[in-house]
Amino acid sequence: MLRFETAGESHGEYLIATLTGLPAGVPIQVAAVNRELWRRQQGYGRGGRMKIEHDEVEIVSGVRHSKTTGAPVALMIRNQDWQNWSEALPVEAGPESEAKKKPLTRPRPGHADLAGAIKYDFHDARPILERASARETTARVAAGAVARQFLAQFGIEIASHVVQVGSARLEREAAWEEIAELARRDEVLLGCVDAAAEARMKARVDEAYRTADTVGGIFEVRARNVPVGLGSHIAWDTRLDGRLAQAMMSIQAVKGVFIGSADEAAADFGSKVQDTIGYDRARRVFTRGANKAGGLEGGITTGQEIVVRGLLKPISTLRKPLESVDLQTKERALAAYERSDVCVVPAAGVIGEAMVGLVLAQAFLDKFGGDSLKETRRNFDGYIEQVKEY
Ligand code: EPS
Repeated sequence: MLRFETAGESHGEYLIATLTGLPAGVPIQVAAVNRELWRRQQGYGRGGRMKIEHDEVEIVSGVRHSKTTGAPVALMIRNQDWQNWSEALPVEAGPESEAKKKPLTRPRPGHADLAGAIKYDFHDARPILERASARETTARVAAGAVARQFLAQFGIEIASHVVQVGSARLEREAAWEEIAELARRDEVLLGCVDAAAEARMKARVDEAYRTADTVGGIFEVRARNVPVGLGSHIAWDTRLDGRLAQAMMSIQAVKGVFIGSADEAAADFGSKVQDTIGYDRARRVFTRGANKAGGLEGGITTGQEIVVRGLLKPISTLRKPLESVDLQTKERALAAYERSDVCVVPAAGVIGEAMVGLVLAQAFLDKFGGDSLKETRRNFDGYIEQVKEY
């Protein structure tokens, strides 16, 4: 079973991830992890923090001579901003550490600040936001980049694009090649495949800048070459659509997840939304009329492209702060503001790719197992042969 965990705080020393259960012998390139970390930092609308950080991974366990060993893969990314916070967030309390704290007592509506402070019984939300911050996704992207290098061994590819920023939408279908090309770009605006739609999206971000506001949107993650048969209908927690939805929903600021054409399907008749089934005798394969199901039926992959969308609310740290209440005095106060992003939809897409990669790698290893890549491949090849002969 593949497990992953992250640790680390927004302004702490490091962000950390461990990935346990990958077979031995998987080729891993550090540069490919760093490329994903770089992609996560891009996009029009990012804030001041991205000028401080140049996220780079250190792999400190589980990979030797460019291959996994089967041991847990441990990944660390240093926070450059730590040097500005070492006195405010020391591990051990010193004589003056109370005075050097940077308390946050005016919770931001929409952030974890208030509910977290009540739950953990702090009258300063600093310890809550340090962990709740989307800075944590750096560690997820690093772990996801390792999982994706495993999936790539079996031809599985994952990509994302932005389909909406505020009310500005991409009004057409995007082809796989267009989406994959976005990931190769060295300049990222809003991660949209259509220049005209991207310009309309940029106008929404500019408006948010002008009005000291923030703006959300929708990103789409796709995965292709995923074999038929990952996940299972047999139990609620083996259904892969449910597992993907949880993974996507766990990304900070994601408030909704669609699989395939979920939103259109909910508004249409059954005869219009199911993907009809055909059979190509020459190629000996089943064919489908469309892929409105987003590559999943009954919680099982169909072999078609997996299509998952994340709906992102605008982030909650506003330059023009909303009304709040001071946690210590209980007096009315404006919510805290230090600095923030204005739009993070393209970055959320990169994080979504990582989460989809991690969940697919889990489902893949649930099905095929193996302690070495050779063993996993033998199991995979045997199953693909069985499907061909079906
Ligand atoms: C983020 C780093 C954070 C924020 C953002 C995501 O850095 P800082 O809080 O030091 O500016 O820019 O986090 C939030 C939007 C949030 O609400 O916590 C990152 O690396 O992605």
